[in-house]
Amino acid sequence: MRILVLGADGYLGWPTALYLSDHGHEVAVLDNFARRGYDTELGVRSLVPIESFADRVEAWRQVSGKQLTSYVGDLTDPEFTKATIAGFRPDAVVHFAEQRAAPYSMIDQAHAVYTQTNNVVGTLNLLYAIAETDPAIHLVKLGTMGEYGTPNIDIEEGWLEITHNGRTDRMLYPKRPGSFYHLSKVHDSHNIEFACRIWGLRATDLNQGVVYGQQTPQTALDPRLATRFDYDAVFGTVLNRFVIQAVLGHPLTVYGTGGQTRGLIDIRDTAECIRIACENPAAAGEFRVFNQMTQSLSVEQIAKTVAAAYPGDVQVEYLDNPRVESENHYYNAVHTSLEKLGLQPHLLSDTLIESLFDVVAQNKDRIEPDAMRPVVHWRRQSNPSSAVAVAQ
Ligand code: NAD
Ligand code: USQ
Repeated sequence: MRILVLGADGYLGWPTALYLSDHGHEVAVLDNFARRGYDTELGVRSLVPIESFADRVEAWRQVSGKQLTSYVGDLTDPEFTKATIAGFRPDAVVHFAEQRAAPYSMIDQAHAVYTQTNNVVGTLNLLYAIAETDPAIHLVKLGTMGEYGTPNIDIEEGWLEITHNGRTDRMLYPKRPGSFYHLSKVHDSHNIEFACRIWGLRATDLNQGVVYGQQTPQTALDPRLATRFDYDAVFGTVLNRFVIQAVLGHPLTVYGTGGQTRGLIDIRDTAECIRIACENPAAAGEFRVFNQMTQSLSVEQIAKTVAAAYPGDVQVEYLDNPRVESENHYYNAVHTSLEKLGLQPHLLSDTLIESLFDVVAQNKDRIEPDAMRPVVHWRRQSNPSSAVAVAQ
């Protein structure tokens, strides 16, 4: 298949592009390097060094003999987006290309507006480009489990059958997200479902849980193929951060009581889920939702798991929660669709955590320690954007 990967310079887009290419697909990669710009703004860098986009693409050609067609540009530019879709003519478009950090979206008004504009307008331009080029192109869109929030009922895969006053309908599952970033994904989901309804587009919305891990079989082939690994309190995600804190000898920063439960997924499974979704497209006019997670753990369970796997002493520090979120709640999310289509999950194991300890130990001198502490508070309308700035 011809597959266009949007956001292919990012943490997940890059290894997924390599995985799809390795599986024999004709892959194109696109990015506007916004993510590298957020690093500059926040005064941090990926824990693992990463090559430039052009050098990565060339390294993959040398290692695998396969060519990735590369596009540099911004999805919020409608002409660029239309020309890319019309030019590459993909069978499937995999859309990772959004601002993805909840704390970044909560820094202040400008960051909330940027996040929602970038994400919602980029996706809307993409929907128009697909509809005008060829509605048969399958959109595989990265959403998030956080769209649902933590309702006191079971979480279904995107849709819910409701009986009200004796009448029954199938409706989009009600959403109660926890940041302006997570809200941008909800807005996207509604726009995509509408485009499927009115233009007959075919789309798969992948409501993904928190991803952990850094290496895939393809990125491990050559150091120049490494993907980024974020540790700071704005972009670093919980399990990855706890692993880094353990190696540095810093306490693991559990926010609140740590009773918050989240869906999780290994980065290798992310790439496999995307392959499965692309190779088993949604029907014309179908808005299909899969919950892309393989297990649920509370933040406290994640901290205990990392501490138990680490050979040295590990402290846990319970911080006042900078976010507004339930810390003691029901959580039961259905995630059977991808497994029915063949996903064989890698569940969190000591081996994976130990391999992450090694990755961190090799690169720990690159860490800016002040950036580990959370500085973005949900209850404030204005926060400093950089921990480094706070420390100075
Ligand atoms: P990332 O920030 O590392 O990668 C996103 C990439 O998209 C970046 O390289 C960025 O430069 C690019 N981009 C952003 N806006 C763009 C635009 N307007 N035009 C072109 N390129 C643009 O993020 P990631 O961790 O790889 O996440 C990828 C996707 O998966 C996101 O949509 C995110 O919401 C979703 N997701 C991530 C996780 C996770 O734990 N990392 C979990 C669930 C869902
Ligand atoms: N947390 C801590 N300590 C930390 C960091 C986080 O206790 O040092 C807690 C948070 O309070 C939260 C949970 O861990 O309850 C998850 O936080 P996170 O930063 O790992 O994840 P989140 O903000 O939800 O965002 C990440 C990705 C985002 C994706 C989402 C999937 O950045 O792109 O959409 O995971 S989900 O959580 O399912 O919505």
